Amino acid sequence: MDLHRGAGQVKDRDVSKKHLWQITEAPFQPERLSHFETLFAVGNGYLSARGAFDEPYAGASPATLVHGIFNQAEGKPVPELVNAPNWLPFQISIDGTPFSMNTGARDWIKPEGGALLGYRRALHLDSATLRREALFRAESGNTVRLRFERFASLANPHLLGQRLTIEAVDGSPHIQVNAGLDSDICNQAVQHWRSIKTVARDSCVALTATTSHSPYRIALAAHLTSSADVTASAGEKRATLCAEIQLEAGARASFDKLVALFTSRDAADPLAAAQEAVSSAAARSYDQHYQAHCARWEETWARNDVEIEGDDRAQIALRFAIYHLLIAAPRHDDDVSIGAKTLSGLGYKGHVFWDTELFILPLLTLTQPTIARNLLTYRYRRLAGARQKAQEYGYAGALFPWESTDTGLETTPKWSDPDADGLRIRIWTGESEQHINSDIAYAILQYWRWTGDDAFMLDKGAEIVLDTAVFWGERAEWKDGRYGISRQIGPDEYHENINNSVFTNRLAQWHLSQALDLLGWLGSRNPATARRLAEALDLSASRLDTWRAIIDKMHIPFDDDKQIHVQFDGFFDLEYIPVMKYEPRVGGIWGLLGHERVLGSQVIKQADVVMLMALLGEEVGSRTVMLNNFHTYYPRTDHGSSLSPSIHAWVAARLGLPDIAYEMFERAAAIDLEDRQGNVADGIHGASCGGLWQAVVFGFCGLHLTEDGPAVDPKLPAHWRRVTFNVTYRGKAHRFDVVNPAV
Ligand code: IFM
Repeated sequence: MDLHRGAGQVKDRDVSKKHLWQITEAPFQPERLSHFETLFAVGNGYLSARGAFDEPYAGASPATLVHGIFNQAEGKPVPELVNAPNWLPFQISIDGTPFSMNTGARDWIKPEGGALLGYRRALHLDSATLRREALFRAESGNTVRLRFERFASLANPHLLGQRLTIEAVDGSPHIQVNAGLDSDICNQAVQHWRSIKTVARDSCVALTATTSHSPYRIALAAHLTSSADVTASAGEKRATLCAEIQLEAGARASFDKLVALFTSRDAADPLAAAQEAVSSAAARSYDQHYQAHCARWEETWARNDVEIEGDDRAQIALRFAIYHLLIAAPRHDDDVSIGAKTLSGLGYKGHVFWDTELFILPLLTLTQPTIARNLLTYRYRRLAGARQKAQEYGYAGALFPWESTDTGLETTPKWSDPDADGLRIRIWTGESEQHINSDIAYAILQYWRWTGDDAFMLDKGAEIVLDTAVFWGERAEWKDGRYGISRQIGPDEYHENINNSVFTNRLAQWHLSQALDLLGWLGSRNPATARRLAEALDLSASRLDTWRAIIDKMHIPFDDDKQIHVQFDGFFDLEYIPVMKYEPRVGGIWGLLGHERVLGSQVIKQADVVMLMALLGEEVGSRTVMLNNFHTYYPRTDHGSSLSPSIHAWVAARLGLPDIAYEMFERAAAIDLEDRQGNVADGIHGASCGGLWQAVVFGFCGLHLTEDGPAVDPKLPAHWRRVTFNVTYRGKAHRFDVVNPAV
């Protein structure tokens, strides 16, 4: 079955390579319903909608997530990103038989009286369009072909489009279509919306609702264009546009639905804004809106595509990863950030982690720096929350929350949800995973080096880097003739409240030294800003002396005999468990060995010392030490976190370990597409997507900065013929064409 092509399809680059831009489901795979809902999300950086079906389907979890709309419902420990009213509903009946896919398409069983005769669905990465085609026989015996298309406009962030085309393949069916907006939606049984109001007028409907505890209002308005007459009606929680038509044999009818969505973050009166926006959008055709959307995606891919020749699977996986980051990246808003699961699922409640700064941001810094600046500004706007957290712990300076939402306060839950036996586990990351401070500083400095955006540094970046450094200056403890940091959690979260994490200590040391350099730059470049910050942040001479002492005497656990870093004090006293013995498996090793045993062992959840080597490269140690570290920690790592494989691929590539590098790359590439962690239903692993890009660009291609600008140092997998990509350095585009001479 051939999927139709919309009028504004992004121009074919090369028809024979079309499959490298598509993720396809054919036939229907009901057992992977939630997996595909996540994979098939469409979005535009303002919102994303999961790829749930347009018509009702038992077990579906439709979700549209809008950046910045959080709510903490009654009795809930933390706020969560709120599932917006559903804009997708299309209820279709053919001669009175509801179109549904609820029973097995493969078995050709009659769903609710009809029969599904064929099915194909594809996400078109080039145009960020989801298309579905179904062949359906109604109980009357008449057969129709239904084609669905949807997009979230990149040209107008508030505009969403759906086109339904129904063709009478056999017989002359009577078609009824109800296109709606539905506020009867929740986040896993938590209802966040109240004060719901619906409106129906001409061929437009609208609804508006308010979050139960936070201050947000949302409004959606929809318009339906069809050759059939359209009537509008408004119910208690839903508003519907209804169209009916009798189709001649061989004829087709289309139903174009345009939806506008606004929140009180965008407009004082979101309902009026949505109604106005949809009316003015309806003055233009669906095709015109779709063409504008495709044109913007064409520009975007011209910057962001990374072409890999010689490995189609790698090519598709990388484009898929880039796509998912681009649809979550806020283009017009510097007061929001990207959550760990992007906007494609409810996992981690939409909270923002270090995933954004160290995994996702580099791609944006190097290709879409204005979006990177938005994300860093989100942190700047939350300095007050970070200062409050530091103060609560008795320190000066700023300590960013491990999990962040709209408020800037710490929103990590203290306990996990109860398991099947009602057992809950204490979560310490909110208190102890303090390396988040240096992760953010690292991202700011990386952004500054690549963009040369001094204005950002002077206005915002420096204040973050310095005030988070103030925290470290106070937090480091003098003991036994050196400085250390106790009760930490490094990236390896299997080991809680440990002392002297190499990752944390070394990064804090690096951070303090960068902060001193930055102060030097400020003093010469803009003394007024230097004075202002010195006064505001109390950067006294004695504080700076302490920073120097900490840099000089920071305890970085190291085994001189073995010439390796020791992940934290006492790490090698723990039980050694050969992780590889438990391969192959899906999910973390916890399930097999139990929480307590893992905590008391040398099993590592994710790249930790290896992560440090990715970030600081040769600054961590000699090549011998780096290799020793890798060969020590890699076999102890169970990759229980999706953040791990891509970083291993990157570091292994740089260390000249091509087999491990490629194995880890493949593993990272499969995390979402093949659901390697078994939890893609909760949303895309945004960090892994960003890590995959870094594994290719920094790892295999060896992109780095020299005095003369960006340069590459390729170590491509043996079968890759070529990698081509673009980056922007200080406002200038650089194109790299990395060719593998051996292929
Ligand atoms: O931030 C990560 C963490 O490193 C590992 N657990 C999941 C978090 C969110 O992705």
